[in-house]
Amino acid sequence: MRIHRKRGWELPDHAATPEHVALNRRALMAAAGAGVMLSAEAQAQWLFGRGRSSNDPWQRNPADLPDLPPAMRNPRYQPGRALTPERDPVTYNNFYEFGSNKDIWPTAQRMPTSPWTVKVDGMVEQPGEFAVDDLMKRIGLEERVYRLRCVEAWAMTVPWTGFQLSKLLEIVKPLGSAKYVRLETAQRPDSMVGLRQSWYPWPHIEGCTVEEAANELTFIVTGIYGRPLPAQNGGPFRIVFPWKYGFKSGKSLARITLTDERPKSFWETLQGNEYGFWANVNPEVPHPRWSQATERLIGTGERVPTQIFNGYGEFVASLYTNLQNERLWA
Ligand SMILES: Nc1nc2c(c(=O)[nH]1)N[C@H]1C(S)=C(S)[C@@H](COP(=O)(O)O)O[C@H]1N2
Ligand SMILES: [Mo]
Repeated sequence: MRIHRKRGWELPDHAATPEHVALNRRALMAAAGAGVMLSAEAQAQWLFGRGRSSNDPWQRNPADLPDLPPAMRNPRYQPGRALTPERDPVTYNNFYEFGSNKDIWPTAQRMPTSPWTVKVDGMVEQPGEFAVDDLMKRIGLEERVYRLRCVEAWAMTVPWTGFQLSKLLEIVKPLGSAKYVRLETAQRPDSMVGLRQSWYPWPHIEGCTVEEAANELTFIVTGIYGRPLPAQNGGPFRIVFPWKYGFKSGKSLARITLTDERPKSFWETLQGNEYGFWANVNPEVPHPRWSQATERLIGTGERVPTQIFNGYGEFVASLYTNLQNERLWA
């Protein structure tokens, strides 16, 4: 049996101090556009300035400045809230591979995110190993503004760039026998210093049913605020399930496996009574150690009511009508 230690997100968090935005966004976008004419190194230097890079939460390794193909915002998904100020989601993170506090972004940025490949295997007709750059071009990108609700009772509203997971499933063609999707995070011991904490069940595994994976909301993310996804947010390739608690959204994925066995996730292995397989957001089902009735908005600190399915019930409630015996809310 594993010894469970108290750390990080086992307690609802305290208020974060909003930090000022260090870089002018327009200048960055212009620089990204002009990038074709500059060497990667000159680009990085112009973007971040000598000596300032260590205080910049965006990718600063020149090799990590790939272009994102153009992406239009999809108006179908209206968040009903203001966007979180853009510095907060890239400087306040949960990513235990890099450490169990919220300030892991400088450490995470030591991980090169380009080139990067993702293996898709298991019960599919066309398994393969896909380069993220190729996949983005092949499928095309869109932007979606989603709310993210962490089980710790904080929340953000974020413009993600990416594509529906269903589009990748169309390429690999799941077999009829596949019931679940297993999501495995990369293990990069050179930069992921958290992997040395051997009491955690690495690699980080998450999972969902094939029906959940095929739902229109399930989104593969490769960018945030119009820029390539920084490592601390799970760059270059992570998943989001906006109606589930944030811990389901596996970061920096290396492998996606279609299977007929229900995957046992990282947090389920550590503490199954608190962090289960389904983890759908529900304000009326408290976490064993705190209420889930409200959430604190990162950036403003405002406290607002939490909504069932994080407000996405119209898209996903029908997935669960025949699963009433399952522990759907934890
Ligand atoms: N591999 C991996 N994925 C992870 C985590 C993690 O520690 N490791 N933390 C999760 C948690 S608890 C949350 S709330 C979200 C946070 O995503 P963000 O940092 O982009 O806000 O990532 C999730 N994905
Ligand atoms: Mo979380």
